[in-house]
Amino acid sequence: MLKKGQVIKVISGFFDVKTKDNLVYRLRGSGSLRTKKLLPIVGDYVLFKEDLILCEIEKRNSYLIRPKVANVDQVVIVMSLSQPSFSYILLDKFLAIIQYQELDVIIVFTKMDLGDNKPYFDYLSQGFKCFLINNLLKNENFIDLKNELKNKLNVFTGQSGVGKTSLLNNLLNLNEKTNDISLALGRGKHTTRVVEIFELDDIKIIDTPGFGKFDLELTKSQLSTSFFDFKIWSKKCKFISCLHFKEEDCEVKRQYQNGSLLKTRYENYIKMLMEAKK
Ligand SMILES: Nc1nc2c(ncn2[C@@H]2O[C@H](COP(=O)(O)OP(=O)(O)OP(=O)(O)O)[C@@H](O)[C@H]2O)c(=O)[nH]1
Ligand SMILES: [Mg+2]
Ligand SMILES: [Zn+2]
Repeated sequence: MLKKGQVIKVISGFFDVKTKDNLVYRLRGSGSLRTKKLLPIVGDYVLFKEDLILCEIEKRNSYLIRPKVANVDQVVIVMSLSQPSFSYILLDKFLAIIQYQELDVIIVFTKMDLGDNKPYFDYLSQGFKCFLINNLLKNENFIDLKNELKNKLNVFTGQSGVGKTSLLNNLLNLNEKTNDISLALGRGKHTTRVVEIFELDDIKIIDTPGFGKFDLELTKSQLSTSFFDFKIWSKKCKFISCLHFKEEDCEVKRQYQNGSLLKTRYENYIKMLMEAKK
C-alpha cells in the first residue's frame, strides 16, 4: 500500500514527509527517481512505501525557483524598514518574479519601530496587500495577517536579517533560531539554513534562508506583464504589446507623469526593462 504525504524538509539526501494524520516519516529517494533526475522539493506531494522509499512525486500546482518550493499558494515578501535598509528596487524585483508566476503576494514591512513607514503607505496606495509589523512586541495584534495566511501554503522570502523567522515564531508560537544582524555590514548572518514547512491550526508557512542579490531572468515582454498594478492603465495604451517606454500614447507613462503611479515603481520598471533580455 502506498502512503501519501507532503515534503516538509529536505536534509542531506533524506526527505521528511508529513502525512494527513500528522505523522512525519524520514524517507530516502528511490533509485529510479534518481536516474530520472527527479528531485523532490519542499511542498511536493509524494508517494512512498512501507520500506520508507519515496517513489513518486505528484504533479506540481506551482513551482517557485527561488526559494525552491512547490505547491505554494501565496508568497509573503518580508522587507525590513531598517537594518537592513529598505530597498525599493529589491522589492520591485521580488514582486516581478512572483507576479510573473501569477502567485498571490503579501508584503510584510518589519522593524516599524526602527524605520520610516513611507514604503508601507507607498505600496498600500499601489493596491498591494501590506502589513506593518514590529516583531519585538510579542503581544502585537497579528490577527489580520493571520487571516490572510489561513488555509494556504505560504512561503516567506526576503533578505537575511529582515525578520522572517522572528515573524514565523510570533505567528505560530515557535522558538526557531534568530540572530542579530551584523551592524558593521548592515545585513543578516544567514541564520536560517534550511527550507522547512511549519504549521499551526490552519496556517502553513515555509521559512527559508534569506538571500540578497539575484538576476531577474525575464524577457522585456514578460516583465511588462508582471507588473499587475499597471494593468488597469495598460488596457488604455495604444499598443497591446506596449512596454510603457518609448511608445506613443502610453497610459502607464501618462499616469506616472501625473503622479498617480508610484514614482519609484515606474522608474524601477524602466531600470529592469533596460537590463532584461530581448
Ligand atoms: N527592532 C526590531 N528588530 C527585529 C524585528 N524583527 C526582527 N528583528 C530582529 O532582527 C534580527 C534578525 O531576525 P531574523 O528573524 O533572524 O531574520 P531572518 O529574516 O530570519 O534572517 P535569515 O534567517 O538570516 O534569513 C533579530 O535580531 C531579530 O530580533 C522588528 O520588527 N523590530
Ligand atoms: Mg531566518
Ligand atoms: Zn504603455
